[in-house]
Amino acid sequence: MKTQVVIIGAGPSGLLLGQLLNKQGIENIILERVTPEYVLGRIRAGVLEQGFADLMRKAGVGERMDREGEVHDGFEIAYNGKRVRINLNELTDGDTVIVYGQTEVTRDLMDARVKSGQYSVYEARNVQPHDLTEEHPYVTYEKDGETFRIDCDYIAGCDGFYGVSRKSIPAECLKEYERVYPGGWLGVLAETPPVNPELVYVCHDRGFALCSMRSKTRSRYYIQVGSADKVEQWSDEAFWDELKRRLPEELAAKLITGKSIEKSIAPMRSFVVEPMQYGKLFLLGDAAHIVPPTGAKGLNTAASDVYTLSSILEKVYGEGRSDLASKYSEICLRRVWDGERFSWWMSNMLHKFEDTSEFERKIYNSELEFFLNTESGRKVLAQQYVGLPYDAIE
Ligand code: RFL
Ligand code: PHB
Repeated sequence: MKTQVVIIGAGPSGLLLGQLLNKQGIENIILERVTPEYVLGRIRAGVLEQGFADLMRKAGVGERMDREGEVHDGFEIAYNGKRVRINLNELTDGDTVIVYGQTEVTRDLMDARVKSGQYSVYEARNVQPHDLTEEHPYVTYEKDGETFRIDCDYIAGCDGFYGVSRKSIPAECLKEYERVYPGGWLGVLAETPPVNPELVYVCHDRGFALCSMRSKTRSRYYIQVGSADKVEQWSDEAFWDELKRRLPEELAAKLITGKSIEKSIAPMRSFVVEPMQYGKLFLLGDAAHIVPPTGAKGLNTAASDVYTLSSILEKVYGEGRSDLASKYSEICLRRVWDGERFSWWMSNMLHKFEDTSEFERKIYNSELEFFLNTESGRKVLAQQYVGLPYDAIE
């Protein structure tokens, strides 16, 4: 087989890239290790920046998001018995975010892929990129006991943190930057009305909590748990009790609990690999960087990588600008580090980590007071939360 771009991974990065390349007339094949149902079963992100939403529209898949997603022009932070609202709309140039789950984004992209007729292979085993520094690299994979080979011009590694793409680059050509936090987020999805119409991030002595949602009838809640905690240890009842202890009184009193539809623990990690490319292989999304979920930046930063690579490839194929390909990593990393800094900072301010000294805790509290109680502080928070604009590719 032969194509222009092989995309490894059918998560949101791979599917959105495939869809944008289709729009630009660039042929591509997607190889995914698991089934579509398995991909859709992962409950992850919920908050989309405006840049992400615009990219979905550009890809021709924004219709259901615009109909069913909820535009939020603010969110709250609760701490020391107070609740402070960050008015995103007023504190920025009218920017907002959209609450629309990653599962729905992925479903819309999968449906569009089927309609486009472009080739995708699910349950592709042993995917392996080859000849990355040659003019024409290729990718091999196994399916139903047979081995296949796809020759191509470029390979897009969209296969998440544990994928094969980053691992196929010689270790001496990469530098990794990492912080693993002592703890994770225990998340529960429930068919109950959200406790508050907007997201509430809670900083509490017992640990962080977050009230989020997927719709008017479906809630998503998280509590910070220790690194040794296992999901089986947490009954629904224990989860709701602990959440109530951390919420401001009036919210705890209003909280409607119910049976969990999904319950999982997400680890907290900050990670960046530099550079985000090697020869003809580009790394996108979680394959190149991870953030703790506190700033809602993971999927959004993945989308800005997709914007950058699709814009570069449009000019490479449309205008013969092959020089642009070497700039991919440098362009992405500016925005990647911005998301890393914001997520790290929000995480430190709002969580109780066992490796934080009492002195640092005091500093983070003082920072929280400053950023929530001054107009300039709230502006910085709002600006970061809605996300930086994408860089023009010239
Ligand atoms: P994904 O979603 O991990 O998809 C990678 C795909 O590659 C496949 N794969 C392979 N395929 C072929 N061969 C191989 N060898 C392969 N190895 C892996 C996998 O099966 C998978 O289908 O990466 P992608 O596309 O880069 O997307 C990244 C996002 O999923 C991630 O950044 C976000 O979910 C992070 N995140 C959030 N981001 C936000 O912007 N806003 C949020 O509100 C937000 N909330 C969250 C989050 C992540 C969370 N968890 C569970 C880590 C909340 C949580 C709880
Ligand atoms: C979610 O709804 O899953 C969510 C929302 C905001 C975050 C992280 C996760 O910061």
